[in-house]
Amino acid sequence: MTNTFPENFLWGGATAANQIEGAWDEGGRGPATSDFARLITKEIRDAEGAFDTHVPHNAASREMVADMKAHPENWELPKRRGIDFYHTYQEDIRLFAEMGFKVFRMSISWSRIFPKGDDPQPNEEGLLFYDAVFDELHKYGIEPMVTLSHFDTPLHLAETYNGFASRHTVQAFVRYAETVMKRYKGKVKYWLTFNEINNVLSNPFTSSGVILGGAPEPLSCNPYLGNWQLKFQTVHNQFVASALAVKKLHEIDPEAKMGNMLCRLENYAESCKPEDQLQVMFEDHFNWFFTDVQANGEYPYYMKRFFDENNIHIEMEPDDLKILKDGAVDFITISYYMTYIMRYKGSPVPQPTGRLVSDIKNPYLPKSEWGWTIDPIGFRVTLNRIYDRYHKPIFISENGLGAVDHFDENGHIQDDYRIDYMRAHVEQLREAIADGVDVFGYAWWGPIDLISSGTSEMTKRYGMIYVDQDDYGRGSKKRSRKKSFYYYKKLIASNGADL
Ligand code: P53
Repeated sequence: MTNTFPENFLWGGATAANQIEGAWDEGGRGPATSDFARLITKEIRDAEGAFDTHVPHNAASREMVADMKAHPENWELPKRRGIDFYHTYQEDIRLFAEMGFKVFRMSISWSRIFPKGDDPQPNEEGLLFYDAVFDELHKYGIEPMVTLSHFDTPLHLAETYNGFASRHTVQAFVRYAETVMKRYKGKVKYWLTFNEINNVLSNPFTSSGVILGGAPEPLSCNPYLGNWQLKFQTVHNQFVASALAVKKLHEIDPEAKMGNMLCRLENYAESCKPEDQLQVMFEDHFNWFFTDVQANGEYPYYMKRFFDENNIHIEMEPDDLKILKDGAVDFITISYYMTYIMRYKGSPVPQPTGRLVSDIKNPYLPKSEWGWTIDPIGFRVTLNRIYDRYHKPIFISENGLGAVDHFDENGHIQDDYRIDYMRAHVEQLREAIADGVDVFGYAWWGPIDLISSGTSEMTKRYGMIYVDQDDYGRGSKKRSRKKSFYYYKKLIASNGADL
């Protein structure tokens, strides 16, 4: 078929401050929740009985955080070191430019700008760092796309206000957003509010700064464990924070655009039993919910019954519904990694599984070494469904494959598995665009190896650029090009024609 990628399609890669920057206590930066996310290796998963290979990074009970502060030597906290991007950004951006990137998705570390999250004055050294990064990107004609909050709430806001469970944090966020949107006006055209906002439910600590009472949640990704009332209140507060940021951006820079970011969970029924379809519908609602509010500016009808029957009462301030209405995002972004299988859970009231990795296996699909299904056709399906629902431009803010890489006898990494994953997904993206879906860019997750969000492993590599560092921070941190580097470069140069 003919190439359907629009001219000026934004090819590139995506990262997050807490997974690359390191320098957690340099440049006046304050601590963030991500600095308290421990390494969870396969050995730990096996020993602690994690139900699958993806576990939440919700280290937090108050006791654990206190112990990490008092005895950091007893904990492995890899997000503190990242891949040292704080010091290597020039070299790393040069490599992105060599691949021909048009866009680089990154996030600002809130606690680099406001060390406690709500300080009276911003930290100029932090602001200067991002000035330098944006200038470096523009030097090569790379457009930054900036996430305001990517799983790294300032620790002070978590400890003192329970993060986004409190409206205080909403105000602090809006001030932070306003500060950076003003400062980088003209340098940043594309913004996102909260990374994978639906992760509030499964990773309340790192994503929203919420420390749930009692023991830390077990190593299970079930977002519906713990206090639903608190979690959905937190979600509401983040919706309001997001909408206020959208409004502010439109005032500050009418040229700039704000997007949402949803971890898209595309669900299939286990069988053709109508009950299984019903479960898929419930699960879909629980995923669409976040984008329905952020894109349409109102709570969807289907949540009312769920809230009522589960005694969830969302506290709202008088203007909240109007704020949501006025603060709809300009474009939609998703991360897409895999699809999930749903089986009826026997209740007419939605009882979501909500797991990030389904425990029911799809016999038709291969899986990554971390148990994530590989489903390129699901990508086309999901893109069509999103466009059908919102009719807004779509940007793929994440897609990628985490794998263990090995050097061959000549010292090269022949990562054909990664190339195959990319080819198959870009092929389906092309189909979706041919279907008529309006997609304006594609960002590969982790174009340079980085610290895993879910497990803080380094072993789980996504990059086309290898970083010589292991799970414990050992290694030279030297960067080198994998085979996929040359593949992506060719793909971008041909605007997606050369697959
Ligand atoms: P890691 C769950 C399911 C799918 C993607 O994940 C997810 C999550 C939450 O952890 O997160 C996104 O590193 C996230 C990135 C993250 C990437 O996916 O656990 O936005 O920060 O690194 C991949 O393999």
